[in-house]
Amino acid sequence: MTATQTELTGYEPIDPAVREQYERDGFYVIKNALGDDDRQYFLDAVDKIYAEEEAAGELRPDRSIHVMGWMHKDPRFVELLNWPTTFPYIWGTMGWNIYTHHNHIDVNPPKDEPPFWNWHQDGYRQNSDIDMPVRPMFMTKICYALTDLSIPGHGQTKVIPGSHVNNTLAGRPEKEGDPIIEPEGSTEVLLSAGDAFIFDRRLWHSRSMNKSDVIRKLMFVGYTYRWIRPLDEAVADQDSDWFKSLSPLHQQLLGYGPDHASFWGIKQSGWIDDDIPLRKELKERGLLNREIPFLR
Ligand SMILES: O=C(O)CCC(=O)C(=O)O
Ligand SMILES: [Fe+2]
Repeated sequence: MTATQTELTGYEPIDPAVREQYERDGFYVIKNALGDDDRQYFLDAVDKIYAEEEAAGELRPDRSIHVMGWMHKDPRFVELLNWPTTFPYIWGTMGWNIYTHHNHIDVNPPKDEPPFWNWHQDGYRQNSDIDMPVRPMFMTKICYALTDLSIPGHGQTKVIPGSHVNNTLAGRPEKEGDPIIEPEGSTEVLLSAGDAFIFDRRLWHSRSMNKSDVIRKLMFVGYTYRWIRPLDEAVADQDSDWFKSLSPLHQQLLGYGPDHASFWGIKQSGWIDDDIPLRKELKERGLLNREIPFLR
C-alpha cells in the first residue's frame, strides 16, 4: 500500500461526479486500487491456488482456472472485502445489508481460439425470473487486475458502457457457424496491474481472447444483498477457528448472520437491527442517510 492508501479507511464517501459516471456507464475504473506490495502478495497467493488446482488435476484443457469461493484460501483475502480504495464504491452504492455471495479467481494463459460470443449479464435467473423494463441491480463486482491489462488483446474484460439498463443485447449467434459480430459500443476495460474496476452486474460484458504472451490473472469479488442466497459452493466454514477469529464485519461480509431475520436487516422483533456490523460502523461514522434508501 502507498502512504496515501494507508491513510484511507474505506469509509470515505465517493465523489458525486464519480457516482454519476458509474450510474451512467455501469462501470468505473479505480486506479491503483492495490499498491505494489499488496498486488505482489495477492499475485503470489493466486499463483499458489493455481499450483494447487494444477496438482489436483483441475486445470481446464486450456490450462485456465476459474476458482469460485476463494476467500478462505489465504489469511489476507478477507482484507479485500473492505479494501480501503474500493470499499467506498460498495457501501456507497449498495448500503450496509450486503455480503459476498460469489467471487472468482481467473487465470487465463494466452490462447489462440476462434472468435466466440460470451456476452452476458451476471445473475443467471435474476435475468429471467424478473420481467420489468429495467431490472434491479442486485449485485456489483469488483475486478482486481494482478497483471498488466493496459494494452488491448491481453484478455481484458469487454463491456458496453451504459448497457446495464438494457435487458437484451442484439447479435447473439443463433446457431453453430453463425458469424460472431462484435456488438456496437464494445470496449476493452484497460487496467494497469493493481487497478480495479467495479461493475453493475447488469452491464453486458464478456471475457476476451488473450492474444498476448502474458498470463492474465484477476480476482473478482461480487457483493449482493444478504437476502439473496450464496452462489459459490466453496465458502468459508463458519464453524472454523479461523472464521471465529475474524472481525464481525468480515464475518458479515462472508455471509454470517445470527438468525434469518438478520439477513432482512431486522431483529426477530421486526425492528431494524443496529448491530449488523456494517450498519453499526456506518452509523457510528455518521454515514447513514435518510435521503438514500439503501443507507437508511
Ligand atoms: O473473465 C472475465 O473477463 C469475465 C468473467 C465473467 O464475466 C464472469 O465470470 O461472470
Ligand atoms: Fe460475468
